[in-house]
Amino acid sequence: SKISKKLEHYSQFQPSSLTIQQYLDFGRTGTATSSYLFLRNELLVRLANIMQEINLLPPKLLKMPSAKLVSEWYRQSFEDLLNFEHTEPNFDIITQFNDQLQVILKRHGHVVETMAEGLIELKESDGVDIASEKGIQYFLDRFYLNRISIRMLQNQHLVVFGSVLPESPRHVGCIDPACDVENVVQDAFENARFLCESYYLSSPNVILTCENAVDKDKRISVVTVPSHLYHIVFELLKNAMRATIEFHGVDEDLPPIQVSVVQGHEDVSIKISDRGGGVSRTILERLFNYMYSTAPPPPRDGSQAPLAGYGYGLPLSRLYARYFLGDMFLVSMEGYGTDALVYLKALPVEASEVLPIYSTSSRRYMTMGAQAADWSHQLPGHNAGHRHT
Ligand code: W6P
Repeated sequence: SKISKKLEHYSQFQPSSLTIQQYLDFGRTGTATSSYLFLRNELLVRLANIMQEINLLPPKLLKMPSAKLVSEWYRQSFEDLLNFEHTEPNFDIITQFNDQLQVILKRHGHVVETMAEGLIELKESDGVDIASEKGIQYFLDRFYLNRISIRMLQNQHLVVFGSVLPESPRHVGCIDPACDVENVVQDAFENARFLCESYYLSSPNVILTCENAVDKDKRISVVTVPSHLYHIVFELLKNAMRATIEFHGVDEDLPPIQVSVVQGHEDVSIKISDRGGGVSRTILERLFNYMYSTAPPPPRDGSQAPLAGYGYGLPLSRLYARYFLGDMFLVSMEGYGTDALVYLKALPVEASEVLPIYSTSSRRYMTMGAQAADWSHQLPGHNAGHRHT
């Protein structure tokens, strides 16, 4: 069909990775027409690249109704954008294109929840072997990173050249060229504390220390997407608060969560340290595993949502950190506490998008069956091929 020919065509191109600096420059000096021309092609390329990988998912998973639904959303959006392929840009076309982008953003609004349902359906239908689980982990990291990047392109275009309002006059699209990291941490803390208080009627304090190692009298600021940074820090603080309270008890004195923010020449680093009893390395690994983290949602009986559910919060936060070449690590001492480390690129010219590319090696990884062990020890977290849930 026409769509599969186009899919094959556009998936042969590598996505163009942009730096935060390029997003800024384009937001300041670009035109609606050039943005339209770039997005029309780039969105098709990024969609086609990930759609080829969707097709490599285990057939068992692709047959699940929710996975079919997600796959259909991608096919529909690809088709919608193809309608603009040979149009001459003018005011009318660009307005139609912007309206189309809003429709696409809305269509894909619940992709994460819907894919998670697909995994639940898969787990319930039969066990998932280790090879499929690894393939699914590999795929979902790439799939969600691709999704973050596509939404970034669309949002940026709609704020700068469309009718979506910026968060402040300083913002260039969804980028804050002078994002005050301390303010974002403070904001995330206040909201995490509110949730913690409403669930446990208690919350640990946070001690925030900032050190600017580049310019010691200046506040720490970074060119970034504040909503991404907020998402990451909020998630980590919720987990740190929950661990602290569950380990020490609501009625005891709670050790504060220590947050330090340091501006260096290359990195801005954020460390969130709790004394919430820590987790073993086995458990730590599972915190980033989509399969393990896919539990049927708690019954919606009007009772309060738990503070931190170990849903997809942590793996998605790590993707937000990695998206512009930052990273996130958890380091834990079982019996004591956990450090969460977040790194951001300090320089906008170095912060470039990390994008999955459909290639022979991604194809190989996704379609590879179980490999014979090449180390003598038992596989961690796997008991004789059975897994607890
Ligand atoms: C814990 C487990 C965890 C996950 C993420 C952040 C902090 C913490 N603390 O015990």
